[in-house]
Amino acid sequence: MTRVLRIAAAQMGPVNSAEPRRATVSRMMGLLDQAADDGCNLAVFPELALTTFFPRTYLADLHKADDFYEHDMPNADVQPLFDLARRRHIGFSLGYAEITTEGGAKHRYNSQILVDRDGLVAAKYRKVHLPGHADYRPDDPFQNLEKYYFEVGDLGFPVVNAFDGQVGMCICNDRRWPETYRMMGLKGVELIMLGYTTPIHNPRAEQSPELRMFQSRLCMQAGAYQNSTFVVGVAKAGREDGVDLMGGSCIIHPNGRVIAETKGVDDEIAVADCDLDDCLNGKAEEFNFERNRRPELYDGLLASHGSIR
Ligand code: CDV
Repeated sequence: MTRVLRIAAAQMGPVNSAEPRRATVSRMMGLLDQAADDGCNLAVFPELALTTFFPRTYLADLHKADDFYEHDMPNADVQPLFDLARRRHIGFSLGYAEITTEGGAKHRYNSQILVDRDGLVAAKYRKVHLPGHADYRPDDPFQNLEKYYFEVGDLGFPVVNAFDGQVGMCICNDRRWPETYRMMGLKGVELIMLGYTTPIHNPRAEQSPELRMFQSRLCMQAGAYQNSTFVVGVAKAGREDGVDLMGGSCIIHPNGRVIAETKGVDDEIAVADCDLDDCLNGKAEEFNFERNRRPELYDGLLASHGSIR
């Protein structure tokens, strides 16, 4: 049995706040159709794909932000995307803001799901590494209030058997942390799908757009190589509500090389054939975690939140 998956990194241009959810979903359906026409089995959409990246704006009354979150998934606005997936027999992964009520309390997460070729939710991930701050910073040109709008994800780093392989997800800032990849790597992950929304400028540091793109690629390529897994990183790009977001969506082979990438900062797919068996040699030989890791010397990694001396 071959395990070659044809995957589309379904990059999206900006989703400005004035754009109705249904219009955004219809753009995504266009991308999913293109991917299906290209013979893809799976398409990966960005972080918070259905809305503007609203954590850049401060709303003093958190409840006024409720419209940015999905209360159910799927819901009436998004159902056509699920129906299309089933009709065209193509899976997808989608990032969105999730609101849920548990024990009488509301919980908000930055979430991503995997939908199978029958249009059914096969897995869910909730972002663990939330960047930014929880306090309003009026002097910054834009906010990064993820710690205000979201709780830390409570699902860990699941890896599920889907699409003939071991599949996991993470979201944007998660891609900068080796722990993200390793947690999934230790579970044998062969494909990590991640969406990102990354401004080309850092309001608090002097960093060129080129350096920021280099760092984005660096961590995804290292994560892929060191865990012998495919990584699909997908941007929401372009000028969204006045803030420029980087593109550079790409598909990375377990050898660390980029094998497909987008060219612009608008709606666009990049497609690659990913043979999941290409993960096997690195897992069995080059790294072989079972044989070569030295967990008895890593206890500080779990013990400390700060620096280890
Ligand atoms: N959405 C994100 O998680 N963005 C962060 C930015 C704020 C640095 C990122 O790591 O790309």
